[in-house]
Amino acid sequence: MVRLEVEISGLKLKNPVMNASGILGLTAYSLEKLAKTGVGAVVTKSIGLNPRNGNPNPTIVETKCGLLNSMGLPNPGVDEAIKEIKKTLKLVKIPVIVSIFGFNPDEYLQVAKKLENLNFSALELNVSCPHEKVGEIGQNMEVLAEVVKKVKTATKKPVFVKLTPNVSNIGEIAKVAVEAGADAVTAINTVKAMVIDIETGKPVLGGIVGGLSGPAIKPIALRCIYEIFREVKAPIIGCGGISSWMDAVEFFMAGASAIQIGTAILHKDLKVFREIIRGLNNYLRRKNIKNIGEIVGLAHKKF
Ligand code: RRO
Repeated sequence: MVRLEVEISGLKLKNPVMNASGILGLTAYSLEKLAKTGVGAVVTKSIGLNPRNGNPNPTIVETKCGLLNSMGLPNPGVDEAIKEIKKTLKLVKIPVIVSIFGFNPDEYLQVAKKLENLNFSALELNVSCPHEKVGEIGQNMEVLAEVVKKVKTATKKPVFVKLTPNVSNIGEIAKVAVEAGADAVTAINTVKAMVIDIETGKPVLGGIVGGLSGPAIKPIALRCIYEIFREVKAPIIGCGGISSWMDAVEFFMAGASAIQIGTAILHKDLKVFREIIRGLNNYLRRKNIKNIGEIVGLAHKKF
């Protein structure tokens, strides 16, 4: 018997696999579909204080080396979202992690306060959307610390902070988040990028710049997790380009205690979750490793 159970800052998961925020996380129906794949937890799309339609089309473009999105934080606003989260909590029997964003520390605080009475399991603070002002919060140590401190005053739930790779020293940023009270960090959000239409000479995305995701960013994500692991003791939730169980193993070895899958859901469908969970089980069995925790941070070990 091998064990895939993990505990992230008090949050017990039957396995360390979840969806990344933004993919299939806006309705109770889609979160229930995700939960049925056997994942350890589900994560909602990021919710802000007010409703937003998002950016003009096109909002997604496939490139030779990955998917580029500039959705622009579309969401119904926290008051509407609360109704959907209540429905979700009736349907989904595994931990639900609610992703939130704001345009300043006070907005994060207000959203967190409005959500606090609901029975979900953790908050994930999105401070890292690469093509919106929100992403600048994760690049500014003072504002980031203020966001985390404020949210921590408003909630008893674990607070995860989703970091951007679009910084020169992600380890230092992770340290700031953890010292401000973050219980875990999620790394990474998408990489700021763009595509230009050579016939019109115009940027393709309605939002002009967007976030690159998919296998192209996996080595970037691994490097970021490796650097964060050296700086902080808090658990890391790894994200960025994972599409197979082998990718997932690399993330654990770099220092992640759990992982999230985003773009691969679009490329491979929901079956990707079962494939990865089964693959991790088989890998541990083949290597005679009893507990997934034993490989977390293995790449840091001096042999
Ligand atoms: O909605 C988006 O455009 C978006 C978000 Br909030 C994010 O965090 N990362 C991303 O690639 N897109």
